[in-house]
Amino acid sequence: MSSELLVYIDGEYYPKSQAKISVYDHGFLYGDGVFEGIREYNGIVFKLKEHIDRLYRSAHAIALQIPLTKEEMTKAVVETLRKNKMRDSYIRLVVSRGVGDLGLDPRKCPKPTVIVITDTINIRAGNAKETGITTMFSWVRRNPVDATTHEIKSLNYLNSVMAKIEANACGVDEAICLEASGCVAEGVGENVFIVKNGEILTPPTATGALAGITAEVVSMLCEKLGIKLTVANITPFMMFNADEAFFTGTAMELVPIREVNKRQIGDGKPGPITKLLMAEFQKVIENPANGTRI
Ligand code: PXG
Repeated sequence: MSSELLVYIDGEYYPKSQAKISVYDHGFLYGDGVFEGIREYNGIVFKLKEHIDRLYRSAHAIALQIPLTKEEMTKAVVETLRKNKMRDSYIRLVVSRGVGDLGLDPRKCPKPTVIVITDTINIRAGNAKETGITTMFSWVRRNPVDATTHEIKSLNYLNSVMAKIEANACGVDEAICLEASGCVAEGVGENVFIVKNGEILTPPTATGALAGITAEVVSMLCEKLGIKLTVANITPFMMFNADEAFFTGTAMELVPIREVNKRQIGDGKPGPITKLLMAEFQKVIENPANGTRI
């Protein structure tokens, strides 16, 4: 048997090196499709139901009919993890419009392509949680809600990729995207939170930001801990002068932000509320009740 990871494509399993799709797939040609990034911790797929629900909401928004029921999709994820004997992984679910012709009309694509990849992800430096990361406001504005909004987790991530290129070019760890009027939207694959005078603020999804599942966990934790959380516009000025700031995301989890455009945030160290939420988040991911056992 091959020692390579197996990838699910349209109901079949292929070794990673053989897991290929057509160059005529509109996911590739036009970014026409949707995806999810999910984590499995110790054999429990964290918030799988929430991720699958969001995948179907994204698909609905682009009028893409996923050819599997949510139950079948859940089974495909669990089966792929079992086949790969994975207990701690990063799962990428992709549904594209499927194979069509060289015109962009989705009606030319009779069958969506469904892919489940179970692998690993490592997007932050090992000590990021202890030291915090550096960020910058990118010149690349978040796409507005009446364009390729990131409320939809679509295969159109060029907006985020361009912002990331800017962060790389400037030698900072991550980029933050502003929306058209100049308020903070989100990171390239993370939601943003700031802390001021013991209260937490996070931008509305009307900035074109994704309703993050990790952000939802933070919101639940704030309620439990009696920390006031308000969804509100955050200006660059507010971010520069925050006491604390942090990112949330499936890939990043909770990570303190220590700097934005060379302005130090707070005292430049992870603050008490960020540290409390990081510790509480760890408990949430370790609780089997918050996921689906494979
Ligand atoms: N905003 C955007 C635009 C995202 O893509 C988040 C926020 C955080 O949402 P969750 O539900 O994960 O808390 C995401 C998701 C990467 C990578 O390589 C990041 C995401 C997805 C896929 C890849 O950094 N983040």
